[in-house]
Amino acid sequence: MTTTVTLVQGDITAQSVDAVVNAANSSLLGGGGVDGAIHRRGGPEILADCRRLRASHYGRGLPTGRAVATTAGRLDARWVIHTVGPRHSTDEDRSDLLASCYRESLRVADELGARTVAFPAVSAGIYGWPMDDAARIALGTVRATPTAVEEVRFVLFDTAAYEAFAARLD
Ligand code: AR6
Repeated sequence: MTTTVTLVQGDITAQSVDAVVNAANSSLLGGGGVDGAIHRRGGPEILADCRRLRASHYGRGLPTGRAVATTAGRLDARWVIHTVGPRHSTDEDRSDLLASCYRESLRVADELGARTVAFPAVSAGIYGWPMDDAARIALGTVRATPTAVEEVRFVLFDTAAYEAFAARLD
C-alpha cells in the first residue's frame, strides 16, 4: 500500500478526513493555535473525552512524542488524534521526539482504521520549531513509516509554512 502525501494551505478544522491530528500539550485540556481551533470548532465532546483520558490512562498527562485518539465532535472527521510535540530547544536535539509524534499518530490511525489523516506542522507554532526543519522531519518521518493510511494531508496555515513543506516534498 502506498501512502500519498498531499499539501494544502488552510485551516485544519475545515478538512473532511477520517482523522485530524491535534498539536496538543500534555494536559490534553486545550490551549492556543491548532489545539484551540480544534476545540472551538469541534465542540465540548472533545474536551469531555480528553478529561476521561486524564481520569483513566493518562492521569499524568500525555507524554511528549505520544498520541491518543478521541471523538472529533462536530468536526467533519471521525477522530481527533492528539499528539504532544516537543518545544524547540537550541541546546538539545529533540528531533526524535518530533518524529515520534508522526510515527505514533500514524500508529493510532492504523489502529482506528483511518485512511485519510490531516496533520498540522506539529511544534512549529507556539513550541517554536523552525518551519523548514519541522517540514523536513514531518515529511521524512511520514515517508519512512509503514502505514495503511492512504492519504496523509499536511494542512499548512500560511504561505510560508506551505512553501517550506512544498520545497521539501520535491
Ligand atoms: N489549521 C492549521 N494550522 C494551524 C491552525 C489551523 N487552524 N492554527 C495554527 N496553525 P501550534 P505547537 C499552525 O502553536 O507549536 C497550543 O497552545 C501554526 O501556524 O498550534 O505544537 C497547545 O495546547 C503552526 O504552523 O502548535 C500547546 O500548548 C502549526 O499550526 C502548544 O500550542 C503548529 O502551531 C503546541 O504548540
